[in-house]
This record gives sequence, C-alpha cells and structure tokens, in this order.
Amino acid sequence: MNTTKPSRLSILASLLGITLLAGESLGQFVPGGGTLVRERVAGVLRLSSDAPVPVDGDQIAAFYNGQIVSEVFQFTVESAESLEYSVVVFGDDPSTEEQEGPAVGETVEFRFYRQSTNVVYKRLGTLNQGGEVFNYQFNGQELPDFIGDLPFPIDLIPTAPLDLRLTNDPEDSGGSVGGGDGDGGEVDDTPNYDVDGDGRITIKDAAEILRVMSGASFRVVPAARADANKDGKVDIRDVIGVLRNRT
Ligand SMILES: [Ca+2]
Ligand SMILES: [Ca+2]
Ligand SMILES: [Ca+2]
Repeated sequence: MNTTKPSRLSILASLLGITLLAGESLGQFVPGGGTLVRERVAGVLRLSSDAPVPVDGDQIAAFYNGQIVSEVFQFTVESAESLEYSVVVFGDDPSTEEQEGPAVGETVEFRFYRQSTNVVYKRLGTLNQGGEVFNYQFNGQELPDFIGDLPFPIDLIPTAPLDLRLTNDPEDSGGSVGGGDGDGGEVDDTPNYDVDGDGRITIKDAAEILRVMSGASFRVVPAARADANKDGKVDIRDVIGVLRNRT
C-alpha cells in the first residue's frame, strides 16, 4: 500500500513549520541539514512520453524515510533544456545515535517537484548505465570538502552516475523495478580511460573527471563516461587510472 492523503501533506507541512495557506507552494522541497557522509549523484532526467516537462524552478531531491536527505536541485532555464541534474546525498553519520540519513547500502528515493501544478512525483526511476531501472543504493563516504594544498578548489565527494526516469504518475513515477531484475548484463564494465574520446589517454581526460567530480560540468563528458574504471563511481581512483594509463 502506498496511499497518500492530503492530511499527510498537512502533517508534513506542519513538521516543517510551514503554515498551510491557499496558493502556497506546499510541495516545494526544503533542504535539511547535511552530514559529512556524502555521495553526489549526477545524470540526466529521462522523460517518458507523457511525463511533465521540467521548467525553470522545478526541483529534484533525495528522500529517505520520507525525509529529505540531499541538497535540492533546482532547474534553471539552461538545465531544463539539457535535463542534467546533480545533487549531493547526505548519509547517516555512524558516530551519532540519531539516524540522519541512509546508511551505505540503503535505498534512497528520488522525487520531482513541479512548481506550476505544485505536484510532487515520487519514486522516480533510477537507471543503471545500461538504461535499465535498478535499485540504487547509497554509497557515500566521509570525506573532507577539499584538499587544501591543491592550487584549485576541488571537493572529493564521490559521484555516482545516475539517470532518473520521470513518468506522469505522481505516486510511482517509474520507480518500480520491472519484471526481469537487472543483472547488469548489458553494462560494459571494461575500463575506458580515454574519457573525452579523442583516441588518446592524456591529462585532459583526468581534467574531465575532475570537472565532473567538482560538479562543475558534465555537459561535454557525461558522468557515466567519467567513471573511467567502470566501478560505478566517479572518484579520485578514476583520475589515478588515467594517469597510470597515459599514452
Ligand atoms: Ca547517525
Ligand atoms: Ca582522451
Ligand atoms: Ca570509477
């Protein structure tokens, strides 16, 4: 059973300290506090043919036990065109008793907020690199925000390439894992250190990975390509792999 009644929305709103007033954007995502156990997920929002088309102001966020556990990604005019999103998910801090978010290995739910209709689409589909719906599990790491000795700022939050799927069903927007469970058979996990695809493995490939890691851009190089060693994660190991395999 996954029924949602308006009263649940009122309860949530009151928990968040929001007064229910006519015309207010009740569904709008409000970010909570974060922890140092983090994972960035980044990819493209894939729309089914009947899905609402994101516009400036619409949002994506991650939820765990009904609570927001991530940054709130808000579409701009530009990102509404590319449908690229990126959001840092905050996990449980194992050193505290309180459960602040998902533990490593637990499932996180992604939701889409459509501003024009004030509707929240729950349980977005999470797609593996073969484009199949799979059960995304949190895999954050506790990391410093940046290495101070580097000549440029970069955070070391691991990035998981993750495309999301949106349909027109607000209660289950493509989140169900369909019939055949994804055994990942179609995913090519052969390392490919030529990230930018110019036929050579150079420092430029490392730079593209760092760009994705910093959350700065995956317009040119998708996050999935930046996962050069194909372990499902874009992190410093991919950079090291490029440097070791330079041609
Ligand atoms: Ca905790
Ligand atoms: Ca290259
Ligand atoms: Ca990797």
